[in-house]
Amino acid sequence: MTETTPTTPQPTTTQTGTPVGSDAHSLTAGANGATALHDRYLVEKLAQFNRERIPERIVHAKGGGAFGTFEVTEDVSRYTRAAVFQPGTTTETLQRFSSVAGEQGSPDTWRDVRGFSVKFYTTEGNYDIVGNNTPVFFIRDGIKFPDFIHSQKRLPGSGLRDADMQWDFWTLSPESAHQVTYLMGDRGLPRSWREMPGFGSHTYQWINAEGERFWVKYHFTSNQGNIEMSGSEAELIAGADADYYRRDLFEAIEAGDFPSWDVHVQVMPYEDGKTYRFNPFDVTKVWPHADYPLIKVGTHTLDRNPENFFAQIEQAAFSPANLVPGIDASPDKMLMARIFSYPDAQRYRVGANYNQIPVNAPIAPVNNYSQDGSARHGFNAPSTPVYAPNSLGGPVADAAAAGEGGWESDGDLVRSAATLRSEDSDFGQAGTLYREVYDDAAKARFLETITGAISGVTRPEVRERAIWYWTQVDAELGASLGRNLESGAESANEAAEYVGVAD
Ligand code: HDD
Repeated sequence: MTETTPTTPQPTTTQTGTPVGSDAHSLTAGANGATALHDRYLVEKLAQFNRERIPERIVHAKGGGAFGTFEVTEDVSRYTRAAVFQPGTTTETLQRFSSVAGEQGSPDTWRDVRGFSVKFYTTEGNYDIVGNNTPVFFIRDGIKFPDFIHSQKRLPGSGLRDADMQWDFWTLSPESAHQVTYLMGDRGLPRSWREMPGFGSHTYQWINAEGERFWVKYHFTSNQGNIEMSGSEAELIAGADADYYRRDLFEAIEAGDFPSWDVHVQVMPYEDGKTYRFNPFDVTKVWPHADYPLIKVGTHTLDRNPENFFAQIEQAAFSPANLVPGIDASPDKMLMARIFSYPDAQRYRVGANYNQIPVNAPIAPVNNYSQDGSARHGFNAPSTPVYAPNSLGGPVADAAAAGEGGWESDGDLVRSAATLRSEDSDFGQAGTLYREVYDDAAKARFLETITGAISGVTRPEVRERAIWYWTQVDAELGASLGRNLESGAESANEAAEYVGVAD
């Protein structure tokens, strides 16, 4: 249905376009009598209303977004043949920001990781970067994801958040240390979505026109700066304006103050991936900029608000499986799990034909042999055959056009952690982040935050393990935490109310 804003009101109609008698009075037997079941407009109106909600996202339920444009300002064509990254190209985009653990109505400023998803409507099909405002993640194998999220959400009985299960999971999964060090630091409370960075998080693969392969990581650098808020500020705002970030983004764009991010990549030569000193496909690690400096690609600017939040943001379906020629996956086990998980989530949440909804539909033509299903409205010309292979001139798959990458892979099928390299460690980069990136004031805030959060843990063995965990990150930090917990020093801001989280 197209929306119009008529100057003279149009007659109200049913969903099938026939005029209706009243939006105020049901059909009754006399002014004071029983309601007639055959008041078809009343029945339709109530039935339609009952079906307004679709399942909220299991993670990243609360969010907001806007449309924009991505412009390539540099030349990275030696690394990828993807049309979206060729010099001078501009591409329409949709971006959605989100919090991870909270439900749809949850306050934007609860401490959490923030989602940073961008859909590029490219001439070669939709390309999505579905990342966060932190460059790493809590776990490195997708099989742990449901357990991780359960531990950060609510207890089955009381429906309450629970510090015991959050810290039990984290401390039994030491690969989480780097991401938890981001989450409990200033990055856990950005002042707005506009004033935070974004990352593709995983290592992806780029393939150039000659078929040469590279490993890449994406960085979106905010041109508004990286600005955070304090714990007490965040808590006050959570009470006063649960939609603080959503409002900030909407109002900035309405006022013509368009936020933008410079897009950079780190590029690792394909062969380096085999010998680098730690596993470059481990999503709990960052690549030092000294080894792989940032290379600018272009600028992403958000300049159009949605006209309908449900149709364009709630139904938006992002997926790391939306790849285009010249861009592919990597041997990151988390990424491979996500490539299954997202389209599956969309089929359940939005419906089998979710890619036909305007906000998800590509500008590139769609040609394949899928058909039918709930709410299907796109279809092939009747002369198109319904099977492949065929001798009737139907669409033909073309490996050269697909521009897929790949990597060497061999060995028995096993359930095992990836082979450790000389500098693989769960705690090393977390320690570097704490010691070398956080200044003294940030370190003090960090200690206060983790003290407050762990003060909410009731099981002594989980508290002990939490002290061990932070001692592995930094011995002095662990000792200070131990002393704080011993003396019962809790942060007024963060203690029992602490809401952790995320994916
Ligand atoms: Fe996820 C949503 C980011 C790991 C499964 N995730 C979702 C969104 C973002 C991320 C930004 C919201 C998309 C939107 O705006 O609609 N997720 C990440 C990042 C991860 C990550 C950066 C690790 C680096 N996620 C991850 C794993 C799995 C999932 C390992 C499952 C194996 N995530 C989902 C999901 C969601 C989702 C259940 C919920 C709704 C949706 O996908 O569209 O499929």
